[in-house]
Amino acid sequence: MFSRRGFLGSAALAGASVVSGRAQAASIPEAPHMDKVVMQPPLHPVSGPDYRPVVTLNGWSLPFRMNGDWKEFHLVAEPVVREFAEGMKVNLWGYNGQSPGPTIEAVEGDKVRIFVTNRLPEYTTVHWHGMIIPSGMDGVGGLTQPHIQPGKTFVYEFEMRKSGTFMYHPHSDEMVQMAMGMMGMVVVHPRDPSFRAVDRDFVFVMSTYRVDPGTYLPKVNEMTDFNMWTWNARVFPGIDPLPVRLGDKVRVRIGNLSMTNHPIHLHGHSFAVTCTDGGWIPESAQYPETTTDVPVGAVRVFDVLADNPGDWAFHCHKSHHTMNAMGHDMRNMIGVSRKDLAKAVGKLAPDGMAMGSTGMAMGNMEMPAPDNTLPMMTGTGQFGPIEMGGMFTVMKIREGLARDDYRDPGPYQFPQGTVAYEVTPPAPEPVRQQPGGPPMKNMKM
Ligand SMILES: [Cu+2]
Repeated sequence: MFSRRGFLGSAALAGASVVSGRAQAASIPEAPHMDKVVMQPPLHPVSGPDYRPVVTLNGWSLPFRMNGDWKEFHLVAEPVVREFAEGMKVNLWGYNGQSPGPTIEAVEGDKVRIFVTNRLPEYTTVHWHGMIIPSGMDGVGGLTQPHIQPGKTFVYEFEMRKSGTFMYHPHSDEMVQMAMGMMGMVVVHPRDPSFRAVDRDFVFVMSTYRVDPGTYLPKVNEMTDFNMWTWNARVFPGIDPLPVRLGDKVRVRIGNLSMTNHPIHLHGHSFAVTCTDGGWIPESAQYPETTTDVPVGAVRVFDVLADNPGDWAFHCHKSHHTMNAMGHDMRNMIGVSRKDLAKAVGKLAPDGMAMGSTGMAMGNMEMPAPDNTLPMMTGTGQFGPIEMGGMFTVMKIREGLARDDYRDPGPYQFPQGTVAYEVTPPAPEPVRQQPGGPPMKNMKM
């Protein structure tokens, strides 16, 4: 857990007189640190304008301190160990103990001062993606500022001119640093708390990695062939569920700092995209969807009324993005006789294994895997194997959750008679045409 000492409501600092920037920047605030990989409770503001805080999947919001009328944050860029799911830890670079870094929350009109300390072995910067700020605060190494050398601290100062959802990441050896997990989200709340208010507000950023089975470090030169598809550097079954009270208005803010697009799909509801990293979409321009594509380098925010109780899958719709690392250089054997194949393969490779002639469902079959490697398809629900990985989790909509209760409510108790069921006796065999046979009777050709 982070230390709150010196943050949020510190009387000495909150009462300090107005400061004029550079002079006060010499007093660097403490840098909170996170050692947990599960969603931390929302960080309610104790000073300044009120807002309904977000929760970050498998993450947290960065505490701040008030210094006069400046809101001060401290990011520390550093090597971290991130658990993708139980059984797999990866050496990444991140901020304040985790990758991605903490979510930065502020309010429209806030003056923020963000200290960035570099504890990486190479230089870095922080770019504030989507935010309307002075050019010299934009964080593009070489273009708008000198790079932040190892051991040095820089300060970014700007006003949060508009509300919305934004991202931060380095603009300095960018390919390596983003492939190593350096990124985070920024949420700027509207000054008027009633503007498009919701009851629950989730945020996460999507990133992808190439971590070969049995290894602990992403390949930073990979450009297309990634094998770990993550939400906040977690994969199913390690991604937090989204617990929601029946009837809540829910907002989900999704950033994409991976190298490909992700069509994000929610079951059981329709939603509308209400905001991008460019700003709020007018109501007259919104339309209903169940899947929305989140392009590379963009944010999509959707609002949904959670009026349908249950356990609702929430995932990327590219099926290879809901899997963990695999050797995917294999042929499609569906329809091939396993017996004949086994005989043929056995002659060539006595230890070979012919599999998958009826599909790839694995049930409870355990394949041997190297250390630090997750099963390709995994997870168990109340009815059996779920066989997913990667970008998959569950929105759990329940009656009667308390307002700020984000604990996992467990599996849904389906009302009697509402679950798909097997029939006995079996339905009669459908009439089928034999391949190459004569047309069936009564069939117009
Ligand atoms: Cu995807």
